[in-house]
Amino acid sequence: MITLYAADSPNVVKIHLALEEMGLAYRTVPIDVMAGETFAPDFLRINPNGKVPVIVDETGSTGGPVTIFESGAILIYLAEKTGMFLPTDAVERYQTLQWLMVQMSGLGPILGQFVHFRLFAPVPDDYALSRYTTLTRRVLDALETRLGDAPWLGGSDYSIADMATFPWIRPLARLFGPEIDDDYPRLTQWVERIGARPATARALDAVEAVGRLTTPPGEASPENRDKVFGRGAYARTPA
Ligand SMILES: N[C@@H](CCC(=O)N[C@@H](CS)C(=O)NCC(=O)O)C(=O)O
Repeated sequence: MITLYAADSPNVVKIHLALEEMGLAYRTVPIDVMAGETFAPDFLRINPNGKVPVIVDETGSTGGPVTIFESGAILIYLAEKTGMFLPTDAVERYQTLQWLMVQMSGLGPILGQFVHFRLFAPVPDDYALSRYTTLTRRVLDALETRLGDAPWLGGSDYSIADMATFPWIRPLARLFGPEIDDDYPRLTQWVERIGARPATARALDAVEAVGRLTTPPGEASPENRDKVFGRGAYARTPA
């Protein structure tokens, strides 16, 4: 049995997608990020970096329980455990891993900053919004180009690279306006294909259930918001 420490957030959606596609038995433990639970000592013991997702696999590949954090590492672990969604052919394997890394190092952190400055900055910051819009679009351009060469990010088959990227592309129209779909027709069609998979529907239902048990950012206390966003009394200033 796998335990998934979860919140209603894109990096966790990836893991629900993988667990559902792979047919692995799992239970979900909601972590209330906006109530400050990622700072709790018990949680920091399983991820010193204080972020979800984390999994604990009772029957890990070493025989005993295995704890893994960082969504990219979790996806690779689950793919290797099941032999699914990460090709064995060397070329497609590294293509899959390289697009997974683009999501982990580029799309996720950059779009995350865009969302922060668009929705949560205490004062509008045009420089930050422009910078993160430009950098986001640069990655989107690369993804659109890739989907002109292959049906899926890793190549011929749906893989953990697609699972990692889908939760970040799905909300684009809500963030940038519906016209963004016209700029990225292949990505838009790719989102529809993933959205039509039965495992995706099950994964999104599971994420929604977690969302019902955790605090939406708009309802968090000002203290916890400052703590999670690293500002106010929690801001650290350069030396
Ligand atoms: N690179 C990490 C990022 C994880 C991450 O940023 N998780 C957010 C939710 S999407 C979180 O736990 N934030 C709580 C915090 O920073 O205290 C991954 O992909 O797992």
